[in-house]
Amino acid sequence: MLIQIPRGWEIPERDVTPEPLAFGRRAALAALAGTGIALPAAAQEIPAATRNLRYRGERDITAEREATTYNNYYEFGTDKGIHRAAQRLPQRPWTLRVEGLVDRPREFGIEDLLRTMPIEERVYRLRCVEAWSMVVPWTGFPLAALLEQVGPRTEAKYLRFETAALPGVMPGLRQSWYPWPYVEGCTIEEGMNDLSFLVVGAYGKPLPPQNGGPIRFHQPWKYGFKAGKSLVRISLVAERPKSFWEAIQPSEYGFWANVNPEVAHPRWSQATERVLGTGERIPTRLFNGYGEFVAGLYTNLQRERLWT
Ligand SMILES: Nc1nc2c(c(=O)[nH]1)N[C@H]1C(S)=C(S)[C@@H](COP(=O)(O)O)O[C@H]1N2
Ligand SMILES: [Mo]
Repeated sequence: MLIQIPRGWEIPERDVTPEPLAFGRRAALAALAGTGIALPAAAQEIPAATRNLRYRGERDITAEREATTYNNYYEFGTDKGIHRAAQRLPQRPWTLRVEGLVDRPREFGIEDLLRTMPIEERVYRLRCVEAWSMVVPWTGFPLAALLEQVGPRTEAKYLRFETAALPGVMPGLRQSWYPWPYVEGCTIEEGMNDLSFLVVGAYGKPLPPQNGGPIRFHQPWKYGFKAGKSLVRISLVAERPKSFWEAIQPSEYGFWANVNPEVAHPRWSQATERVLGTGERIPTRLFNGYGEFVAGLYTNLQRERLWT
């Protein structure tokens, strides 16, 4: 059967809203479940979330428009203006597989995660290795809560994050010299740290595809490239995974990639950053200002290249 579905951005706002309102959003979603029909982002929901005040943005929250229209998502292209192209990424159905050295490997549907995980809002800073930064109210849950569900084994030392690679909707995949799919990684200890956050929303709304919807990762003390978008698989492994950027240019992008103003990128300084939206230049902080929560992870790793 051939079904013609308008893509998210082709549906005028007025056409999206009335139907879910008339029939109830849940009912409308249920009617589509299992049909394989991709829902436009506007028809999805995330639970209302309470803000976790343990982690403070400390700076003004970036305008939503800036954060959702200035993106790095190479699967859709190498420039920052991929937000329209990214609307083609289907957000439902979506499953995240968690597997490897675990007692109970499992596939989680995005709706299961939204229903069962401890959803909260966190205002986090994001510092891109390119020296721009933003502050975003993300909705999500700690990665540790998901790992608890699968029972990591003691042999598991690292996490490998794999993100979606859909050639039909991602023109960037035609650039075959890139080592697709986009892969990132961290240690189990880093992943279990409470700051490690799986993000399903931003600004109180479902996470837009250009920001990594329907689910992406974020570790705010590391450079932004560590935060894989549109995750499809998390593997618990014994060996350190090789990441996308490390495979491309190991001298510039390493495994740890902790933010440090004193360690320059080979081609530019990391001492300051440009604030997205205002253009202001401000000093960059060690661990992006999250040292009190994470510095202890690295005390026995001084021989590692922790800052690239
Ligand atoms: N799959 C995938 N994830 C990705 C990227 C990418 O190109 N593909 N870019 C990374 C980089 S370099 C940054 S800075 C952040 C940007 O997230 P944002 O667009 O929400 O600001 O996403 C990261 N995650
Ligand atoms: Mo980045």
